[in-house]
Amino acid sequence: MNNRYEYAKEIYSKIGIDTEAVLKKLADVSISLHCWQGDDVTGFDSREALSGGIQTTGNYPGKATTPQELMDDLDKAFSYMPGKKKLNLHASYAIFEDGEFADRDALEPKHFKKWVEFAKERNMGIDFNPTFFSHAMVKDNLTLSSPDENVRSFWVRHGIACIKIAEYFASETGVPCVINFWIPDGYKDIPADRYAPRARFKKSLDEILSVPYDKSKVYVTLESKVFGIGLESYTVGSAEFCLSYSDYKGITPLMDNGHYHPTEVVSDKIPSLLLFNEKIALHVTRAVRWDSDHVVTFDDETKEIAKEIVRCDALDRVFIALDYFDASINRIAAWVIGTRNLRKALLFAMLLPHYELRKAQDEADFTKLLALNEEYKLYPFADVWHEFCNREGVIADESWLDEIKEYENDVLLKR
Ligand code: RNT
Ligand code: ZN
Repeated sequence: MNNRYEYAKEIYSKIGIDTEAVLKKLADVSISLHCWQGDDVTGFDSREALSGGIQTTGNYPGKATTPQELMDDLDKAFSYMPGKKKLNLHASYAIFEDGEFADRDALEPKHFKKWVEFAKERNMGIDFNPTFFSHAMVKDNLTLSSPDENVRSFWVRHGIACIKIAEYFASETGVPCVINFWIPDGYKDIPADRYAPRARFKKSLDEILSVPYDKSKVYVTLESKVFGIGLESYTVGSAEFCLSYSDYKGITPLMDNGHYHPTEVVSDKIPSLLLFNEKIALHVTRAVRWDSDHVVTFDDETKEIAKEIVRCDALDRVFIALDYFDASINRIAAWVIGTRNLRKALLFAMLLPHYELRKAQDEADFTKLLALNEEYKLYPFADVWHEFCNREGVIADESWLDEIKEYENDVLLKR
C-alpha cells in the first residue's frame, strides 16, 4: 500500500509537487454538506409538498423521516468522507420538542439546539439557509418579491429570524456561519412587469439586512438562478440582480453551477468574482440537461472549478458547499459519492504544476500547455487519494459501499 504512495510522491516531486504539503492542505479544506439530500428536501416543519420550482425524483426506500434518523444517516455518511466538514442546514429542519411549534417567521435559536449539540460533538461548524419554499405563505410562487404585503413581510420576518439563528450557530460552534438566501420567486409565462418584483425583492433584502448582525461571525450570501420548474420565463433573483445586490450591500455572491445556461460554466466565473469580492460562495452540483441536481461526479467541470479555486490561491476565500438531491439511489451513498468526488477534484487540482502550465500560457506555447494537461491526467493521482483516505482513517476504495449496503439492510429498510 505505502509503496504506491512512495512511488507517486517521487513522480510528483519531479514536476515540483510536494505531496506531503498537498495532503495537509487538502485535509483542511472545509466542504459543507447539505442535510437536505438525506430526506429529499422534506424537512421537519412543513406539511406542504416540495415547492419552489425544484424537484427530487425517485422513491428509493429508507429515507430519514425524523431528526434522529437524519443525524444517524449523516454520521454514517461523514464516516466515509475524508477531510474537514461543515453541516449545512435549512430552516425547515428546525426541531420542535414537546408538541411545540413555531412558524417560519417565529423561529428561534432554541429550535436548532439539537443541531448545535450534534455539530459541537463532531467538532463542526454549521451553515444555514432560510427556507422560502414548501410553505403555505408562498403565494403564487412568490415570497420576498410578493406584491401582497402580508406575504412579503412574513418572509422578511423569516429572513431576520434566520440571521439571528446563524449568529447563534457561529457563537456556539466558534466557526463562522454562511447563511444563504435563495428565493424561488418567478413566473411561468412572460410577465407584464419585470421591474417591480425585483424592486420588492431589493426592498425586502434591505429590510432583512438592516437588522445589525456580527459580520465576523455571519457571512450572508445571495444565490442567483436562471429558471425553475413552472417558473421558466422569469426569475426575480437572476444572476445580474444577485451580483449587483451583493456588490451594493457588501455581501457575498453565491453561484450554484446548475443555475446557468447549459454552455455557461461556473469555473470561468470564479476568477472574475474573486477579483471583485473578498469572499465568494459555491453550491457544487451536477446539472444534467437542466438544473437536475444530480450527484456530483469527478467530471471535467468539477475539476475545472477546483482548479480555479486552487490556482487563484483562493481556498480561504471560497465557501464550498454541495447542493444536489437524488431520491432514486441510496441517499447516504449519494452524499458520500458527491463529497468524495469534490474532494478528489480539489486533490487533482493541487497536484498540478500550475506555475509551469501558466508559464506555457504566458509564452504562448499552447502545444506544450495542451500536451502537459493531457499527460498529467494519467499521473498516479489515485495513489495519493488512497494515502489521504488512509491518513484520515477513512476507507479508500469502493468497499465503503458494502458497509452502506449493510446499513441499508439493517437500518434503512426497517424504517
Ligand atoms: C435551488 C437552489 C437552492 C436549493 C436549496 C435546497 O435551485 O439551488 O440552493 O437547492 O436551498
Ligand atoms: Zn443551490
